[in-house]
Amino acid sequence: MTQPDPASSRLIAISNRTAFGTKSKAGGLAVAVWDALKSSNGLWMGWSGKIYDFPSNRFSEAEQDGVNFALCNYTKTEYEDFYLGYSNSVLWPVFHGRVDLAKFDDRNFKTYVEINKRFAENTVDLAEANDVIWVHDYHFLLVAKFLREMGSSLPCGFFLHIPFPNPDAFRSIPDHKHLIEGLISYDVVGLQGKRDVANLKMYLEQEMGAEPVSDTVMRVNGRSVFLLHCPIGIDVESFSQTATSGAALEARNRISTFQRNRSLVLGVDRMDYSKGLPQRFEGMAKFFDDYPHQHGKVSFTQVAPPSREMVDEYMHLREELDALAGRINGDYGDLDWIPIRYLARGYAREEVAGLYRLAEVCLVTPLQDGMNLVAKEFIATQDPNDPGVLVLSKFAGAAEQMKDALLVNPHSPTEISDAVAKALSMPLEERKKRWQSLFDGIMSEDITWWRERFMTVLNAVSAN
Ligand code: ADQ
Repeated sequence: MTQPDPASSRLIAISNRTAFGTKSKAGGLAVAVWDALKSSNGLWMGWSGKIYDFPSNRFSEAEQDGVNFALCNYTKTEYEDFYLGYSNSVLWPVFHGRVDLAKFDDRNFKTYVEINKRFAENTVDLAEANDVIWVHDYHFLLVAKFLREMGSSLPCGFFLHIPFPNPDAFRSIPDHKHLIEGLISYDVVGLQGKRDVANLKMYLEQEMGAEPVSDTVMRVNGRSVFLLHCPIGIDVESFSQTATSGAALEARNRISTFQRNRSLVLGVDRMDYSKGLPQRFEGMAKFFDDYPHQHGKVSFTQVAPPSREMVDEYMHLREELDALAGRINGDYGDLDWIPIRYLARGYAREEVAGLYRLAEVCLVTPLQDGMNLVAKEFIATQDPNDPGVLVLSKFAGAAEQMKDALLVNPHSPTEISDAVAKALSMPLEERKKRWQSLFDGIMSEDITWWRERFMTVLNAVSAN
């Protein structure tokens, strides 16, 4: 292995979407990767977001605010087979425990392999001797394997933003052995939760005969792989400040006009079946059923911008939510009260922060989630003197860290309903105590902590 001096290493980040062309690098992840790249004069490789008729084997280079980019286009077929197909109709559902939704198709896997290879080829072309590579997420499980086959021994780390499934679910993917050979070609594999590390370890032991060298390093196929538990955080300070910005106040005022003095229960999610939205709606229906004295006093607003609409399951979800919201409002609503408001659109980061700040309760109830940043963002934006309450799914990676939230089983309408009732009647002292503990947690393990934790291990591993 090469012996780069960490201080002089340039970072190459690879992710399907980059922050190129975005005015405000809204997501915490974009900021974290951007900062890491900027301080090392780094390079960010990814998809341009454009679809062209002809494949672009060579990436085009660009520069923005001190960060270099190498971007490729996909053809329509590549977009369908690689992005919508293999990445989002096989890996996404299976990794979220929804093997029943997976659409296995050899052609899609072939394109997935080709795109991963293309990224590896371009990395080899663009990399310099001391570079360190950091690959993000399930779109690129195989990049390191191709890098190794092409003779590159550059240190290469991988971070999985979504859960790693239990071994049986992973084995349900016909190409699971190919995928794992890709994953173990990385020097460091970062995972969100302890449960993800345990699942991957179990699979490696059962299927690949891997042996632990230490608590964190596995020996498999003659290579050492560092399995790093590395839960992603957010930029807490920046998010807290955002909550009191002009745009945040304006969003608060707008929703207050509608809310009047009613309590706001809020949900903010991409419209995705992993986020447990129909179950959450049913949970709120149960709440209105079980606590009739709350009628007219509480409304639930769910903000859910549609995503991946070209995938059938996402279209069905939209129809299901449309029907559920209509039914619940029909059943419980009144002349002057709408129990559920469901807004199928995105809002600016500042506006979302303003909504969080106004909410008495935030419902974060995914059926499975790698981490879930909404839970952390909600805590970051609260008024310390009158904080709201977080209701959090036990199956979000965030639940491992955020034990002072009200933890619920997202499949149980009763647990959701009772947690909302408990949150709404929680005494101020208890709210403050829970919030303070959650806030201290997200502050100490924030986005900078996450990035440094990953890079420290990657640099250390590569120096050996
Ligand atoms: P996602 O599945 O996209 O991320 P999440 O962590 O909740 O999920 O992040 C969503 C982001 O989008 C948040 O920053 C949120 O503020 C924003 N957002 C959601 N709805 C919005 C709306 N209506 N308007 C504006 N903004 C909205 C994947 C994994 C997660 C993991 C992250 C980071 O699935 O488990 O936490 O990556 O690793």
